[in-house]
Amino acid sequence: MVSVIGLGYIGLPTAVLLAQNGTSVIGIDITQHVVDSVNAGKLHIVEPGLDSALKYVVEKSCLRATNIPEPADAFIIAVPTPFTTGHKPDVSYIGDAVKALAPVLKKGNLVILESTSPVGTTERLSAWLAAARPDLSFPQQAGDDADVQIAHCPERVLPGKVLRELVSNDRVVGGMSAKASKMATELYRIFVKGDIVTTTTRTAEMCKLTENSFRDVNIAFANELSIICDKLNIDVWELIHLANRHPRVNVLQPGCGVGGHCIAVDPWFIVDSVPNEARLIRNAREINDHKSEWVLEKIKRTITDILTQKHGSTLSDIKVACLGLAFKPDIDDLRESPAIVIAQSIAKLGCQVLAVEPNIESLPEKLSRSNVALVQIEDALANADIICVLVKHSIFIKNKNIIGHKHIIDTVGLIGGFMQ
Ligand code: SAJ
Repeated sequence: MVSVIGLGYIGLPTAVLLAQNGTSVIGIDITQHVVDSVNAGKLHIVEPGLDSALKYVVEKSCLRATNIPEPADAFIIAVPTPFTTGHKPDVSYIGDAVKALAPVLKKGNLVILESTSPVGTTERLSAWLAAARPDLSFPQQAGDDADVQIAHCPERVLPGKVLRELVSNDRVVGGMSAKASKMATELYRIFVKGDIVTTTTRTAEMCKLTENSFRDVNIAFANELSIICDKLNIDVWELIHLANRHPRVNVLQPGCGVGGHCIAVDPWFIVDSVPNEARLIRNAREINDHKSEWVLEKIKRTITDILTQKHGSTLSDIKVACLGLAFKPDIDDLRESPAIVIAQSIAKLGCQVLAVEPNIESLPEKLSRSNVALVQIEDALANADIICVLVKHSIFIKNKNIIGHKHIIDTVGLIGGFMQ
């Protein structure tokens, strides 16, 4: 029996895959609505392919959910680790999970932390458990002979491809003892087809943070290039396309900022641990956050130009189309989306916002203002004074009507002087 604590974007598909592969799984979540929907075989998140898989394992009684942990052979903790003000990591959900599971721990158990965590968190988790259960021994006390083994195994799957990547990606397992690594490897072998490599808990924690910081730094390079090119009157998309013809160059794509709940968060965990040393990583974060402000300034300048030309017009007469609200192409996930922040700021200026997001059916609360409307792309193109392309959804790429509008601010290279 495996218990998965936290039935969100990572915990739920992990629970489903374990169940699909013959393991009896109990899912734990503090939110009643999550527990109820899982038990009803209904998905409370959006992830391709997961709905039918969930329905199947719940119907077969291989997976059930509850709010309170029960005894199991292994526990996988997959709870959020956001940051608080000042970009400080918030590991309180891990602390809560530890408190909840400590009473049901027994000799022979394995506890795996999957949540992206600052370096040293797995050791802290083990210390918390040891304090809560002095009757059991843990790896920091007894190594391979400990009653309860502890490991870190960070998730590294791409939203939208979670089910496929959970199976095919390699996994890094950091055990607090050799036995912990071995036990965790055996557990992931149940559904992982990629390699499973073992290391220390601290290296495994840093590995996850490194992966997302690597991407953030590389996106920051592309975003900085886009601002430089704008100043030098060079088409950044053509430039990147040409530079990438070099066999050892692979510049990523600029955008309207970096969103999502991982890349824009995890690098801060490194900066928080070693603020004096993590200079490039901090800089990259700041460059990517600044990109949205830069885009907004560009939009404001265009609005001012239009108002100067149209005598007697006011901000409320200007219609700004925002193409895309999601945090990246072809998903419906609006969490931590820079496009939402930009649309919100335009709305606050007093302009009319024509939001186009083909992947959602209603506007999020943040945008439910009288001057924001969710419209079809045709309406936006026909009525807007300014078109801002914020997300490169496939459906926009195919729309030839976008080209040729008088005022286009294309942050993602959808159109412009150079078409790839
Ligand atoms: N972005 C750009 N330019 C690019 C690529 C991405 O501006 O060339 C932007 C996207 O538009 C988005 C943000 O970056 O706003 C993040 O998107 P993403 O596709 O790079 O990453 P996520 O956040 O969906 O998932 C990442 C992945 N990490 C890496 O690729 C190293 C995923 O494998 C991790 O599991 C996930 O974070 C996580 O959970 O940590």
